[in-house]
Amino acid sequence: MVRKNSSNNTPNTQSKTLKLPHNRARINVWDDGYPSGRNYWSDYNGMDEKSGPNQDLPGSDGIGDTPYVIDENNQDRYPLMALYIVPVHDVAVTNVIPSKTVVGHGYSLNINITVANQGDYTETFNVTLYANTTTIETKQITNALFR
Ligand SMILES: [Ca+2]
Repeated sequence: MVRKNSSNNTPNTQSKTLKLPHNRARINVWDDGYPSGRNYWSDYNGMDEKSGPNQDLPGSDGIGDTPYVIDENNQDRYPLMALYIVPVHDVAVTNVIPSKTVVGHGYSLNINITVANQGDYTETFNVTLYANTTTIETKQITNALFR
């Protein structure tokens, strides 16, 4: 899973809207519970000395101890203290181009396969080409640089 938080003062998670039938006020849910689904707010100035769902247990956890108040109806209960980027492994087959669309028995064709390392690590991996369940060829891609 790719998890990157916003670098400015907009939340990285999509808010969920709850409609209240009586006064039609809209309250957005800005977090997804403890300890996931939080956002980084560049103007949050709370402290981080506690932990836990109620932020009342000893020890810091990277989450502000007090909610980030957005407006009178909205708050992020678990604002992040810092901007985190979690590195990911992400290799992809980005293109497969056969030299022919029809090939007869005993004839050959070339297949050009493009792979890309779209993650954050240098990768070594195998690319295997199959015809149905029969392995045609495996190539090892060594030390593919990250994006
Ligand atoms: Ca905390």
